[in-house]
Amino acid sequence: MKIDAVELIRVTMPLVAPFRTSFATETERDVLLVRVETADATGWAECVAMDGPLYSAEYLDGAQQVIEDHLLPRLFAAGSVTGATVGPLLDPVRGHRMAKAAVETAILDAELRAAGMPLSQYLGATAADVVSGVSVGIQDSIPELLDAVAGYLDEGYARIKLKIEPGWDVAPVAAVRERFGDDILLQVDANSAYHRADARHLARLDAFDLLLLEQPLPEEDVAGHAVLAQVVRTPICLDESIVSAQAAYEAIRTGACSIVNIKPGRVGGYLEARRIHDVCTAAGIPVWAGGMLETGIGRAANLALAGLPGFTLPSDISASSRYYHQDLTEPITTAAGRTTIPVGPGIGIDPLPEVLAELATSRRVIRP
Ligand code: OSB
Ligand code: MG
Repeated sequence: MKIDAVELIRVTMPLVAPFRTSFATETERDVLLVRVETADATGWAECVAMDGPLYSAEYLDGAQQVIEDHLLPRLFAAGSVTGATVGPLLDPVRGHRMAKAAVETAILDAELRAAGMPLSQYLGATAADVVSGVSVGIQDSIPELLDAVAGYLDEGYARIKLKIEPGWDVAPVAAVRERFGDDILLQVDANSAYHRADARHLARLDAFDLLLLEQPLPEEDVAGHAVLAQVVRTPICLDESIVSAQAAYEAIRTGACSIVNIKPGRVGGYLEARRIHDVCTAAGIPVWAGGMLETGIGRAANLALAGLPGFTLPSDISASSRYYHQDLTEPITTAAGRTTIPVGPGIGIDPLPEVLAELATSRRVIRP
């Protein structure tokens, strides 16, 4: 497949409410869309890098620069590409997985649209829909948290994930359990806000029958998670630390996690994400689909992956309305805690041209 042009489109999306984690408070999502034009089809993807390098080292302006200066020149030089050859062609560039994922996904989408094949089918998905949970940000007070959780449960979300940090952990978890009972599926995500010395404190969460404790320690401290797992009974799930299938293999082998959160953007794309799924499934490790506040473009592709058989825990793939009054696509909706996987070719969804025209802050076309 020959690429005729790549367009990089920046969009600013206001969030329905501020989203606070242990690393930042987001009030809007700055998005980079990649549009790949070929003779037979147009492909779309969304880069999950955030405004600042706070979740991980990548950030949006850096991702765009790497795409323009280092990734596209290599692909253009190759003359012809497919979704499967992008990874090997970009392998000499170290890191920058979020940037690589966006480029690979847009090319794969164009290829699959031309072939009339849904991404879910290409990846080997066996499900028609995905169980949807919701990620609940750190709130100013416990009553506000309980109101927020009550609202999401009323909307039918099948699982609640609470963002935690030192000073906002045991008390909010206890309050949610007390108010909503032992039957709701509940888990927590620290986004690496703790240290090994916090092990005894984190073990207090064991009293609340949580599905998992996500990424308590820094990205690089995989070994620390193995130490923590000896003290804390709640299953440890890794997010930030799992940057590749090799990292997943090592984390599992060394006892650092018993569950893995898979985000294609974090690991360099859907093909590496599928390899992580395969490594985990072979080792008996359950996986689930994470999220990065994606618009409908990123959400649709994540749904396709989450249909693979190893995704046995509820996802962070919520409805468009969880974050956006106006999504870039037709809204993705959730009913009774489930979200349907798109069935059209490729990612199965397109940006709405008038919404894109209104919200785009810059557009740049790059040709070979
Ligand atoms: O750690 O899972 C995370 C959002 C942005 C960056 C990191 C994370 C998150 C979420 C929300 O938890 C996931 C979503 O709803 O898209
Ligand atoms: Mg996380």
